[in-house]
Amino acid sequence: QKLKDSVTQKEGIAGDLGTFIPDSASIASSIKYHAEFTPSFSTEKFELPKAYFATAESVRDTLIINWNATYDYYEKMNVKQAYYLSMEYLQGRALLNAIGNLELSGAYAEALRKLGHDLEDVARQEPDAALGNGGLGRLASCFLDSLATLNYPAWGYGLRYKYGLFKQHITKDGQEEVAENWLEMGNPWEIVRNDVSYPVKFYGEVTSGADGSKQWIGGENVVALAYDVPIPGYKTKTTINLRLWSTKLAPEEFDLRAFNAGDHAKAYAAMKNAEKICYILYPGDESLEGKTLRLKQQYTLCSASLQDIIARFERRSGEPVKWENFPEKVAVQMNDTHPTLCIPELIRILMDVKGLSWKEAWDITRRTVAYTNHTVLPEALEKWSLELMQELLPRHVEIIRRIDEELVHTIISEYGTEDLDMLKQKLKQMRILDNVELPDSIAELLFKSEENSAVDPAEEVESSVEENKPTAEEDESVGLDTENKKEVTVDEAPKMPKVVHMANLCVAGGYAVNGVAEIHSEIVKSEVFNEFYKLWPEKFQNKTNGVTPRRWIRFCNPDLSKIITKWIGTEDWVVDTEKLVTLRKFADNEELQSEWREAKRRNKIKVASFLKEKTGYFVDPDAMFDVQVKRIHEYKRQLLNIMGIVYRYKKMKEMSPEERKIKFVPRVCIFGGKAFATYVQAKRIVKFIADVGVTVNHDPEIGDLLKVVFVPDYNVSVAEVLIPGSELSQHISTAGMEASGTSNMKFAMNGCIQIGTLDGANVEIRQEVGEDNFFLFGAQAHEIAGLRKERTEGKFVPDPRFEEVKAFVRSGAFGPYNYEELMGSLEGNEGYGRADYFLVGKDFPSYIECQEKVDEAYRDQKRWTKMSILNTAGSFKFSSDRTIHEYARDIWGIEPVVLA
Ligand code: HBZ
Repeated sequence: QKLKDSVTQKEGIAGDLGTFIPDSASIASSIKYHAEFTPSFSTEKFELPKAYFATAESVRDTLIINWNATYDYYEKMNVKQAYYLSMEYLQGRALLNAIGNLELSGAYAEALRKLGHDLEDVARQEPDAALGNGGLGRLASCFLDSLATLNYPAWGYGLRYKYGLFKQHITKDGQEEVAENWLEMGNPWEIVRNDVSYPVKFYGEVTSGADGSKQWIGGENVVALAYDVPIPGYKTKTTINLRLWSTKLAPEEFDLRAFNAGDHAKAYAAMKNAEKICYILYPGDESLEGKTLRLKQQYTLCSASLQDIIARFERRSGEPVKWENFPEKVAVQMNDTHPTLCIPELIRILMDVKGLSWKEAWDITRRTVAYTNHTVLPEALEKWSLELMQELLPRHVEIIRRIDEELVHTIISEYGTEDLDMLKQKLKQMRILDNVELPDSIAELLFKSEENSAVDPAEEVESSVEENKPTAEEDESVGLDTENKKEVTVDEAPKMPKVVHMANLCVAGGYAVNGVAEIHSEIVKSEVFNEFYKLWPEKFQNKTNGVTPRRWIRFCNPDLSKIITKWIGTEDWVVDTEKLVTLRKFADNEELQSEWREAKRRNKIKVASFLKEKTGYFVDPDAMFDVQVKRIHEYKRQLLNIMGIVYRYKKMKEMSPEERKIKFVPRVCIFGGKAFATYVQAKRIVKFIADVGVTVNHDPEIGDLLKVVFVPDYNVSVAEVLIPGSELSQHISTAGMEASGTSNMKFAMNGCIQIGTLDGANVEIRQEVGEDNFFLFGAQAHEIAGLRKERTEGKFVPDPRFEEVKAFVRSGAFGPYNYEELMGSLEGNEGYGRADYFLVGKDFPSYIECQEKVDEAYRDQKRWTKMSILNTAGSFKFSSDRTIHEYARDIWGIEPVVLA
């Protein structure tokens, strides 16, 4: 009977998706069916883990049917598709999102209730899919949700890491990292495609045919196998695909002879060598082995995805294949420079495998690939050692050399050879290859009048590398992308490291280059890629980031969503966020205000019990919840926040109990975020915040007036709890350094007011929500260079309040730990790196003064609630639906396709 029920249900879904809505009874029987046929759990008990798996599998049935319908339709229509290539996806949990998008939340909740479970408890069983570090990975996931919701024919490609981002424990020593084995219990959301796999090779050599054709014979061969994750759109049948590659040894490579001869280790080592490519997200790349592995990961993503995309293009176009039409059917978006190898890989396949000429292949590639930049920090722009790349990918290096050469020709023909100094300057800034000799003909041209030239080429090369070479402090501070730090020994003749600038390759090979917020895109044009901008202004665009309103308000904040729907009069705002603007006219309405406050308070109570569970600290839900959650990085300035808290604490201690109650609004200061495992300074900041928490939270004089909580293991699911219950959020990066930020958008949507600098998307958020509803402080981007100069020249006079705070920390107020490295870094003492490079000291006075204004505003709850409502109302622009429409229209040239 169970089987029959289940089949009936499946037929129902398959029969007519447009009209069939499974009821709770058929869902319950489907769940029971899966519970019975789900291995690895006892058949006796229907406990939470089993309930989760059975529920997820029942949802997956529906997703697969919709996925197939979507795929078949695109296949039939042969539409242009966009492909988003990203090394990272921060998907979080899938269950509530999937049933929410399918409009089955009520039915699933009821079905599970009948089976003795609460849907939310079941959903909490799911581990987060954390295949990303932070904003860049989460952006990719928000984009997939919007693409599916808006019915755009598009797919995501990525890697299926066995271990996602590490789990963070907070101990007395600060952050500790623990491996996150998210696949351990199996992943019900993926479908392994044993019929979809591609060879990926490394090392080996390139041979030339008599006709000049090239062939790359790999020295190490692995297979990339596809795992598909269906991505459902909201209230649509469209279900797109996130195809994740996993690597394994090519079957013919298994060393049977060695194995049979008893050398099991040898046979096993080859297997592990292939599999380890997809073991972990961002393997540490301090060592050569680590660097090699990371490059192998990047190449695997590019090669497998392009082989797949090309195979689909060929199949859909039929014989004869018109390669020149490839860009009319395919757009490839590179999420930062990590998938840059797409460019030489596409050229390689087109030339060496499909027989096209260089000109044809280069032309097709330049019309297919586009690049998104997510950072302006020079030390975070990827550079690879040419030597390493040459060894691992010899054919690609030939192609990259040729692209570099073409670029040099373009620059020469644009600027002429009259002014050689100027020309060399341009080449220095734009070439893809650093310290790599040019072909004789060009070199001759360039250095023909050497004696007339003021610059010695050797010196020039040296200075260029010195400029780019991060200082010890920078290396540590970046935490990511710290490859190519070869030291130059003094007594050697200058033999500079040959490097490949991936971003320059992206700009040269891509037809569009975009930044992720207005201010960032301006910096991209005026600073980072200024020379390229002058050469190809038409390539440069802005696409301000966005976040999906489904996950980030509708599903994570059902209470507030109901209120919004009631006052707007429709739930359409979930797909048409411009409707949120309607809330503006009710911002002063007392009834709305009181409903709004009640919803926020319920969410704060949830946060309070979450904090109790995770940290043991009790917090008062009537205090202001002040939150800073994001990766720990010096430029994001968690240090400014905690120094401000220390100041507040010190002032409280100096006052009488009555006085401090009048002066300060009770606050719960919440921090969350992970530090890159090798980023020493960031880990010191984590430890400092946790230590301040220990002292303040146990101080009986302070009580509920101030609490400081570091939430361990911040991830997507934790964000879904914290954001709806936040009242003030901090986005306080040194101006010009945060490309965009995306949590700022999530907070605004959930009626949280921000304190922030004029940086990244803060600028646009402030514009939309109104200046009165945003707490602004700090130096502006255009002032930063001058301020740093002042600082290094010793002209900066620190505010006495800042000096006071440092002295207080040094006095041992927060325990015996030596905070000298942290405090010293704020002063630029010898040995502590760059003199307060992030300008914490400079912005400190305006920050604490701004915090006083926050207290004042909070005391007037009517005013505060109005500001909160106006933040939600003004957040309409920050839906990733808007962003995706812009990418589709301005970059990819794709149209929505609604399934017939
Ligand atoms: O991308 C972030 C930016 O810092 C943030 O401002 C922006 O909103 C967001 C989306 O555009 N960048 C990252 O998250 N970057 C990384 O996670 C990263 C990962 C691997 C790297 C370098 C950077 O090698």
